[in-house]
Amino acid sequence: MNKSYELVVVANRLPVDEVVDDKGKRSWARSPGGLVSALQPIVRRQGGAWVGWTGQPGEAPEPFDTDGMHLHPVGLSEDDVDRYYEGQSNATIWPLFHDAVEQPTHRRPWRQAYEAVNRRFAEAAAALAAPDATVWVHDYQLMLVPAMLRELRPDLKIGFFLHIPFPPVELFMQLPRRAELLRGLLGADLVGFQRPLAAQNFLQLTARLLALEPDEDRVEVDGRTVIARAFPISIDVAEVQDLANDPEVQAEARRLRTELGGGDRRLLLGVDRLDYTKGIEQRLEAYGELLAEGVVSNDDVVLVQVATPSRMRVLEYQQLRARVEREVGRINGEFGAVGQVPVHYLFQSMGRADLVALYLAADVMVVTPLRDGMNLVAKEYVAARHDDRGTLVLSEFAGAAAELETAFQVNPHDVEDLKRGLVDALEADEAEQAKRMQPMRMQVHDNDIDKWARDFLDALAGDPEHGETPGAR
Ligand code: ADQ
Repeated sequence: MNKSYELVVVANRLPVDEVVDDKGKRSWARSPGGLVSALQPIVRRQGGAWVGWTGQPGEAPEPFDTDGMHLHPVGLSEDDVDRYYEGQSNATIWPLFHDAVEQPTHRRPWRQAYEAVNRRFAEAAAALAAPDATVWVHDYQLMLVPAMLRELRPDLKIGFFLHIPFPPVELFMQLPRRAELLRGLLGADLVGFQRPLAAQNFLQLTARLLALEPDEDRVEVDGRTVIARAFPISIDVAEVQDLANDPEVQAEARRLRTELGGGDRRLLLGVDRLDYTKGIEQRLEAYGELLAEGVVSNDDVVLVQVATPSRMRVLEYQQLRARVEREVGRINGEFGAVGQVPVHYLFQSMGRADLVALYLAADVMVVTPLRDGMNLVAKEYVAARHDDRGTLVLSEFAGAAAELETAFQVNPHDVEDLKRGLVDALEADEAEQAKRMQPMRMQVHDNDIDKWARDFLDALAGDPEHGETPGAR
């Protein structure tokens, strides 16, 4: 008989990527990204199973064990990748759930593929879960899975966590087959969100769309109770702190500062997936205007923008890349000098140690998404700054803004406000930097990724103390 598991995580991606070395030897390495950084330690500790896609189209490899976890790959064909992943997930749901900052595209074959792939994930999880086991389903690619799983396995405890914002009722109503998607989520016992406002949007939607009667943080459906609450996600604080305390990482941070301007130029830093929700263009626009107006100059500031390649087969992402690279070229062309430019742009993924060295080197961390579920980069930066130095410019529209209240908060849709935030952050003296940094460090320290996962899993197990009820923020 096949082995079964008490905890099964279901997410679009497995927590590993296949890597091929010079000799053609294949192996698995931990993959980058918010969700993976968040969950891998928990599953490893509980010896659980993880159902997900490898990231490569084609037949699924055999299930395997690694790092104390059982990994169960789900296969996606080229067509599935086009329709379920790049289409319905990333060109319909992603933009719509981020305030439609890009126009969502609606296509019938994408919806059909989304349903078929969700069923495959649900079936895989149903086959792996022990009797009465806990299944934790993640994110917008798999919103139909909870109801499908409940139908197959009514004995399971099913949790769902949405990593991205949940839109206001009016926006959600634009989705074709919207009721089906909502019923998919209502298959869970606990639906978790990043912020109380998202849980509120979800509960209001059950009233509007299905004529249910939500009460506080719950709603009755088919004789069951579904709870909806906020569980703001966090980071592995210890991992970031260990790196920040590593003498080699600190030496690299000093080297970066010398290299980028002899220690005299102040360093602004952006680290994002290259995504239109992250506000990279708005950031460049504000920085370009400050240079043009002479408020800052190429001699006293430098911006390092790291942009991880992401979803490069989706048209909107190719267009965004072209626009960002054109703007970087324009700024460097207009304001740069031979051997010294105002923007260093890296279109690449980076190792954790190099990332933390950049956090330590930065004077101003610039996190300006137009809309973001949480934003882990902001929390990583704060966790790295054991020297209490450096400032954070943070968008009000990132989930993290609710917790990192002493950041220089800005409205990234308003370029003047963004410029004001950048200037204030550059001008803050050491005392003000520390005054703002310390409460943020305490907040992140007391609420790390472990606490997030424990809170969610305890609430799912029926302990009512956990999570924030809607209406709180
Ligand atoms: P993302 O949109 O991917 O996550 P974010 O929360 O910032 O955004 O997480 C990105 C992660 O990738 C961070 O851990 C960061 O260090 C890492 N990273 C970024 N650029 C990198 C680079 N060039 N090289 C290596 N690593 C890099 C989604 C939601 C967020 C939510 C998370 C978790 O959109 O709002 O916070 O899930 O729930």
